[in-house]
Amino acid sequence: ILRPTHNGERYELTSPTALPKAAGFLWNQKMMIQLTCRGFATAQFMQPEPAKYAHAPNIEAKTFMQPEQNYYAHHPGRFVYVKDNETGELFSAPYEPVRAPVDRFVFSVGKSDVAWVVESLGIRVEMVMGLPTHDVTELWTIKVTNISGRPRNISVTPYFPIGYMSWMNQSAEWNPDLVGVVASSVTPYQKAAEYFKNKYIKDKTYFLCETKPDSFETNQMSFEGEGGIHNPSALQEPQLGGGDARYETPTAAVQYRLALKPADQREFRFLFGPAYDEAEIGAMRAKYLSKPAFDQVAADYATYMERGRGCLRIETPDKDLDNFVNNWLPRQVYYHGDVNRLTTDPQTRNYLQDNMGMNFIKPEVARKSFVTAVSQQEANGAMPDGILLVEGAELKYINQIPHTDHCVWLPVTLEVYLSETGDYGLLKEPVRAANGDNFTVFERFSRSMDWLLKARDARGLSYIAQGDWCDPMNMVGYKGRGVSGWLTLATAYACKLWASVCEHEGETELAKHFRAGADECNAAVNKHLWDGQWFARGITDDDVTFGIKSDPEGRIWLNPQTYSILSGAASPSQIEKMLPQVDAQLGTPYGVLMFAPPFTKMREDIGRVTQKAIGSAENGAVYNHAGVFYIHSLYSLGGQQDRAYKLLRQLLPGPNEADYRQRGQLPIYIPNYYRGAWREFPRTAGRSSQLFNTGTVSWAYRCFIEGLCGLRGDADGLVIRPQLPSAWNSIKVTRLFRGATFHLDIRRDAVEGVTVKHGNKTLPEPRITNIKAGETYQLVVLVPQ
Ligand code: CEZ
Repeated sequence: ILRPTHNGERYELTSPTALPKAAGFLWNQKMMIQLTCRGFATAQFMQPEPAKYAHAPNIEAKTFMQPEQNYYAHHPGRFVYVKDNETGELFSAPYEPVRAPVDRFVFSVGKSDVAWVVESLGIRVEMVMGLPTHDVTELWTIKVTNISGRPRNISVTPYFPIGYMSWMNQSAEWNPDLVGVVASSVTPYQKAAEYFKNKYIKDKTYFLCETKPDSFETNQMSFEGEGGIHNPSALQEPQLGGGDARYETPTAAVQYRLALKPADQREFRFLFGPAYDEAEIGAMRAKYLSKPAFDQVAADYATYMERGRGCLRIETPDKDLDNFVNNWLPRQVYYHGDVNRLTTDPQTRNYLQDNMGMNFIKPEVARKSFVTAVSQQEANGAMPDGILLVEGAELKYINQIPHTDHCVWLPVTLEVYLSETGDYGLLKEPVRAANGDNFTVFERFSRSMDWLLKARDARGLSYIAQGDWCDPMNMVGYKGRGVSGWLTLATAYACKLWASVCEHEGETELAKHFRAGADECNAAVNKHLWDGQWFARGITDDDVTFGIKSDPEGRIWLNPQTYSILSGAASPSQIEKMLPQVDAQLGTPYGVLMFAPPFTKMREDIGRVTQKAIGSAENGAVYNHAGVFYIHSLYSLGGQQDRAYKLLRQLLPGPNEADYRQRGQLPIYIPNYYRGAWREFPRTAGRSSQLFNTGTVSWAYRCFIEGLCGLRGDADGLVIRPQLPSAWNSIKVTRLFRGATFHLDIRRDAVEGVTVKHGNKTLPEPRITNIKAGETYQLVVLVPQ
């Protein structure tokens, strides 16, 4: 049902029912679209806040992207009805809305387009969608071929529902000059001030045809009639009704009646998108709606994708893994770093970690993001909950909830910037904040570490307020007393990382100060939160320690264990106790759980995380972001390559069919979670959230580069310390680093420690310095057996 093609550049799914939610996604800096194999689509564009041009048929709440997004018969999508005019038989491509079984089905997801081949009733329909790199519009090519070997009389009806645009004003009509459907609306609002904000937003949706159709319909009800979406009444007539929509739900349906000889083929092109007015629609038509323009867009988009190829190529015994790491993981990292999840106010921790990944693709983007972030630092050194990216943006949704961990991510992500670039110069840049204060990047980092150290109670544990990394852990500390064990450890980790930078900068006193702070945090956690075999998660407002062996639910949490390793709080003997507990209590065939057992009812002293569905999202799912922190900590320990690799591989669906079916997702991205509750609800365990926005990916890429391949920069070189799983004897790696290209042939040999040969010279240590940009280095790396 599923296989990579074109050297791994595409994945093909040959069933519309086996993985019904399987989807591909494309984006540019102004829009994003996710298309399922069955033809449903979720698209949004920025103006500058996220907006839609194809809607549900009823009023929809504005929200952020949802996990396990549900689809229903009338969900927005891009479809083509095909009817045999002689027999009256009907099918639709890709699969919805008719849901008629088809003879051949291929859903083909590429990096730069999403395509289908569908055959039924002796007719082949090929659909391809691409995006331009800088404008908001969808470019559709629909090709119809008579493969029946006899003359055919068919009607082909592209159907692009527009949906319920507005309760204030919506309409649609055919525009003969533009050769397309134009739907108009007024985005609903009530405050006078919003009128001025909305005045120039794109409230029209267009569907333009390169080839004039024989008939059209713009009124959803008239199209569907009594036949229903599976068998629309309009398709029973010799042609579409040509109706308009006057405060009625708009749609875009156009019909071509074709007499096809055997092997005859027709190709049609369409544009679908939002616009401000007819003039803009006309300009889009002129710019894009032609074969040469489509070809140009495809080439430009491919070039854009190419710039996101990342810095690593691997050849390992696991071909599916190679495929993912070489083709798809950097693409997802690039998406995060280049468009910041299409929001104008990314959560600070997300913004920083998404940019962490950009260090491996375009470090100059990551550099700028530090400056943007610290320019919004508060006067007391705290970082805000979200980073505003455009003028006039506001903190929304989760960013209105006070979280206490944002400062942590500064040194954590800076570490990657420095090891990729060695650019300590960044630290000297002066940055004036919105509040008028003026400090260098270095000073701002120190101030944020001091803020973290201050935001602790008398025991030395970090206050959690209404959340830390775990957003919905909102009631541990809402009365102002509760503390987070994880955050205390993360504070220690951040302070240690920062202390090393202070040392590098010759700030010995500061380095001592932050190391002492880190030690204090670690000591406090050991004193108050070590539970005998693992670390507790925190202590509530009412002084109840949780995440401990006597807890029937939420007994062991992954993050405190992970960060006790990273911060150095855990001694070797504690680690020896923790790891088997993590394996036994949190291990599943789909990755490691964020905690277990999941909560079955509200705990008012922990918060809404306990109300989420059992085993979904933060309530004990395989929450990949937490999982990948743990993987990173295992690689940082050394000697844990098998544990680390097993979990790293589990981030990805497959490679066997049962696993693909269970997860329900194509192996082209890592989702934010797979369902947990493996013991409680095995039927749903492993199911993908299908949500490709996740902090996981920058860390996953980092784990492959720095952990598995062991290729990590330091101030003036590249350290080489591969950690191959014991089942592997050799791998080949290409790594781009500081402008140079490294080809590494890594294999096991009878050596004591990692031994690196450059030409016929053996390096004195597994580290290469004096790297020259533009050079290619061929290295043989021997690792102990
Ligand atoms: O949001 C993510 C956040 O974007 O959840 C992570 C957190 O670290 C990320 O910064 C863990 O909590 O209930 C909620 O509010 C959830 O927390 C979600 O908003 C969650 C989304 O599912 C991810 O898109």
